[in-house]
Amino acid sequence: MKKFSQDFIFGTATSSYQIEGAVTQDGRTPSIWDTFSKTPGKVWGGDTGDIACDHYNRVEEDIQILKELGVDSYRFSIAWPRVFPAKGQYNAKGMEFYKNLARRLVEENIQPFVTIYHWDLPQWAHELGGWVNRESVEWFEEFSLKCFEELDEYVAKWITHNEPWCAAMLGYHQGEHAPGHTNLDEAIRAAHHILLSHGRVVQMYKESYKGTKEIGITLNLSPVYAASTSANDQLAANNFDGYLNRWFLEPIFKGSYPVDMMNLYSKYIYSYDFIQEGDLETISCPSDFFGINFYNRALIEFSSAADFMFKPAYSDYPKSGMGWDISPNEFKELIHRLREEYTTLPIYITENGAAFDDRLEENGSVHDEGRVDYVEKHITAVAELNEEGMNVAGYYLWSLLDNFEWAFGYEKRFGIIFVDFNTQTRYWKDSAKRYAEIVRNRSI
Ligand code: IFM
Repeated sequence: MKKFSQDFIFGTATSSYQIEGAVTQDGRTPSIWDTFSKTPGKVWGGDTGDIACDHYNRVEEDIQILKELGVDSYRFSIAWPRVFPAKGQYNAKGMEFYKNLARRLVEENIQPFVTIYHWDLPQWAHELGGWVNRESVEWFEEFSLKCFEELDEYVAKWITHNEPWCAAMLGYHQGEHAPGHTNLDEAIRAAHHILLSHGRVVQMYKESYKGTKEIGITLNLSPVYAASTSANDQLAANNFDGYLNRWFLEPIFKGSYPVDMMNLYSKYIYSYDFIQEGDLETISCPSDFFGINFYNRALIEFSSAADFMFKPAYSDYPKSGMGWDISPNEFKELIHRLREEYTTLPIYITENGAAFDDRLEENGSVHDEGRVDYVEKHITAVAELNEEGMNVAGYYLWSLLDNFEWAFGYEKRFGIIFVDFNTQTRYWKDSAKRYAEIVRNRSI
């Protein structure tokens, strides 16, 4: 049996657009995800976040679930277009929802862990150029300051951005996420402005706002392996590691972009002059922790047909419902690498979990043994990492509820609580019961 210390944080995580619904309530205006999901062909089955888990109207019921789970902390995000429905226009009514949520969590002894940006950029901001426009950094600062002013008294920890890679590369390069563009030049500018806004907000929080809570950023990282020892596959794996991991890790922890990737990208990016003097210093300013969302490893091989010479290779690993390799050992290797090459900051696993093809039985049970096994393996890995002194300070299971899984709509269920989207009834899956037990015993 492996024990967790009393100060280790067990939590669950969600994000605003994926669960809230209520997209026109209390003055909220559309985000890029409202627009994208309503564009035919972009989201599986034409699903949208219009209703989602109706969490906005069922928040008390969901807090009760968190209480029964016994978690120490709950990670949620703020919908920017609720708080700033138009440029420069603050909506106190929209903020009230988060104030109430944060206050209620504190009353229940659950620490609020707040993500400021989890992809629901206001449509108004998109129409002004979105993250490609450097002014987005100022809009984000204004939004963040309001969050600090209204919520900081309740919040335990702040995350500036969730997974900048997804926001920038899936949104502006691969076109699979909102706003659905396929332009590398835009994506790299967007990534830069997102990272810059992170640095600016961390500095503002510490220096002028004089905040005392912990603040950091969350990246989605996958350890990358080459399918063979051939020079081609090794090169492909290095390029994919640069595309997914190093492009974000290096500016944050080393204050520079990886030069091999700058060279590779330069056939699409005619000038890097959007990187202004002082930007990289700001991006690499000290924060208090490092958040990692981990789901799977990546196995990569060479492809002469691909722009950057990489493509996914065949892998015989067991898979989650997303087709992602279940790879708890590689998760440990990732943390080892981060410790060796990048950071000594406390690490929070701000997301980990899996989609599976869950079936609700007539008696209300959901026997999601695949997820139970996945969660047990990864929590065991965290315990082992801590035995080696890797300083993983917390683990947040993704996700509390089945929810709107972006381009996959409601087709993929990541929750430990099953949501019947017709009735909005919540059912405890076996994984929720098992997680409650792990949290209660603080051991696995
Ligand atoms: O649902 C997402 C979440 O919004 C960000 N990280 C990955 C999850 C599963 O795909």
